[in-house]
This record gives sequence, C-alpha cells and structure tokens, in this order.
Amino acid sequence: MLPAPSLSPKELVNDDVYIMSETNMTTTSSVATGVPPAIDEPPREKLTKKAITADHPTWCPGCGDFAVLAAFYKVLEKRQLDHEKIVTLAGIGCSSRFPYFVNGHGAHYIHGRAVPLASGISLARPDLHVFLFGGDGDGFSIGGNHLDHGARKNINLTYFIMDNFVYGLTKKQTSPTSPIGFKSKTDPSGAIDQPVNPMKKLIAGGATFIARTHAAQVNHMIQMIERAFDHQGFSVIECLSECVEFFPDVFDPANPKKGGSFEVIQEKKWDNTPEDELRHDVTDELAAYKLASLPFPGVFGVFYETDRPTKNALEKKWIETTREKTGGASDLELLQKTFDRMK
Ligand SMILES: Cc1ncc(C[n+]2csc(CCOP(=O)(O)OP(=O)(O)O)c2C)c(N)n1
Ligand code: SF4
Ligand SMILES: [Mg+2]
Repeated sequence: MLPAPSLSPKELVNDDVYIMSETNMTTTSSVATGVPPAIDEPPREKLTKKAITADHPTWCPGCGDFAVLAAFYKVLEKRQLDHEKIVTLAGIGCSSRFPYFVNGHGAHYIHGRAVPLASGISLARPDLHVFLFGGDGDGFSIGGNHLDHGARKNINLTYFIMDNFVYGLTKKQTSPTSPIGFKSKTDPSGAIDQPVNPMKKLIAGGATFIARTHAAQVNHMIQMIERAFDHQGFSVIECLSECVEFFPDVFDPANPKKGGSFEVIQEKKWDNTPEDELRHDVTDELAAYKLASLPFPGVFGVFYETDRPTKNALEKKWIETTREKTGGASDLELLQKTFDRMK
C-alpha cells in the first residue's frame, strides 16, 4: 500500500477522498457527519495582471495573438473572477498555446478536441468559468464537427477563435478560412476551395452567442469577451488575428491604422426612432446571416444572440428528476442496482 500523504490538519478535514481512505477514517469527516466543516475563508487578494500572467508568450513578435491575451487579462482583472475558478483550454496551434500563458487551471489539449474537453468540464463543474481558445484550423477544420455539436447542445462556455486564415504552427498550410487564391505549402498554385464562413457556420450550428472582432481593436475585443462571458450558453467570438509570419497584412482592410475601415454593427436600441429601423436585431437569425454574407472584411460586433436552455441546465434538471425518482439513492447504490440487474 502507498504511504499516506502528509497533509496539514486543514487539508485532512477538506479532503473527503483522503478521509475516506481505509487508513484515515475519522469522525470529523464531512462524509461521516453529513455536515460540511466550517472553514474560515481568508480575505481574497485582488486579481491582478501579475497574478494571471504565466509564461512569457512564445509567439512571433507582432503576432495578433498577443493582443488577444492582453484583452483577456484585462477582462479577468476587470471582472475580478475567483482565480481558482478560471479555466483556459485549447487544442493545438500557435493560438492554442494560450493556456500556457494564463496562470489558472488549463490544458493544451489534442488538436481539434478542445470543445469536447471543455464541454465535459463545463457540465461537471458548472461553477467554473470555462474559456476556450484556438485557431481556425483547430476550430473549423479538424474540430469543425465538435464545434457544431457544442453549439447545438448549447454548452455553457466562452470560445475565442483566433482566425489568421492559415495554419501558423505547422508553417503555412491552407486553412478552412484561407481565401481562394492563397498560396501555401498545400496549395502552391493558390487555394481553390470555397472557404468556411465562420459566422454562417456558427448560426447554422446553433451557437447562441456569435460575435466577430479584430485583434487590432483591443477595446472591441474586451467588449465582445465580456458580452460572451455574460451570455449563458455556447458563446463564440471569431477574432481576425494576423499571422505576421505566414499571412501578413491580410486583415489591413479592417484596420483603420493600416488604411482600412473597422465597421461596427449598430444594434437595435428599441427606442422607436426611424434610425432604429436600420439597426441590427441580434435575435434575428436571418438578419445575422445577411450580415455574414457581406464581402470581406465584413462587419464586426454581435451577429446573433438568443436565449435557449443550456445543456448544463437541462442535464441538471434531468439529474434532479432522476434523483427524485430513485428516492435519493447514492451513485454507488444506483450502480450496485444496475450490477444486481445484470446478475
Ligand atoms: C491530429 C493532429 N493532426 C494534425 C496536427 C498538426 N497540426 C498542429 S497545429 C495544426 C494547425 C493549426 O492551425 P490553427 O488551428 O489555425 O492555429 P494557428 O497555428 O494558425 O494559430 C496542425 C495541422 C496535429 N497536431 N494533430
Ligand atoms: S507563426 Fe504566425 S500565428 Fe504563429 S506565432 Fe508566428 S505570427 Fe503568430
Ligand atoms: Mg490559423
């Protein structure tokens, strides 16, 4: 048998699993008494940028992803989220290195599989703030199918897709958002396939919050992250984030500092004015689809937002109903009953 870990008295009281081990049965256990132990909460320290910052980002100088990280730090600081409740998850790619640079719970997971991982975490621990980061390849190519299912299930999480129209980490292959004609290692004579339209894909998939932003617009990014975070459900932001190494200048047409124009969606204010007739109703799926059809660089802001029960809420209700039906039997008792039936 492994030696018992050496724990402080406080840890002993708090760690039910440890208390339940055969070598450590104790009457102070919350399991034994059914009464959670009273613990004095130490005063919370302010969540600062220093506290959230982890490793120094390893992106190329000038990469758009730096600005995304800065915007995310700002949101965490502004919202003063409980530090231990912050979870950042990602697949594989330059953009997916994101969790390394955030001091919080997190995982740099399998390419394209971050949505299922995040879904499990969100469902099992609804108290956590689940933030998912990744690239266009990770989200729309290998992970495209998972994206659709996360969206239709309306899992409660915030997904930020850093779209650079290229596979950056693997050094310039055509991505699902690369424009026709883009020359890459996989399309030396220019891409010939119709690119994915992220907004249309997300609307059709059933995401309940869909927005678009640009890494050169930090304030706009912050606004979009906050709106997505406040939304209950599967909220996704596509952010044009330049890969200066393999697809430079591609987002200049939407960058006023580079001669482009950043056109922000004017949302309806419901103020009964004639101007309001022309503003965008974020709950109108067809209107969102029309906005998504505008030629590149298109418009930025919230395309679509709707209220639909999350899988988190539906599953919780289903678990509660089942518990009632089974007379509050424990998980172990239910499992035992299942085994008994199989005898
Ligand atoms: C299963 C699997 N297939 C392929 C790869 C190789 N791979 C790693 S990252 C990547 C594409 C990353 O592109 P994107 O998601 O757009 O991120 P970026 O690097 O552009 O930020 C690919 C194809 C992998 N790691 N795992
Ligand atoms: S290769 Fe492109 S996406 Fe990757 S870190 Fe460098 S600039 Fe950023
Ligand atoms: Mg990419």
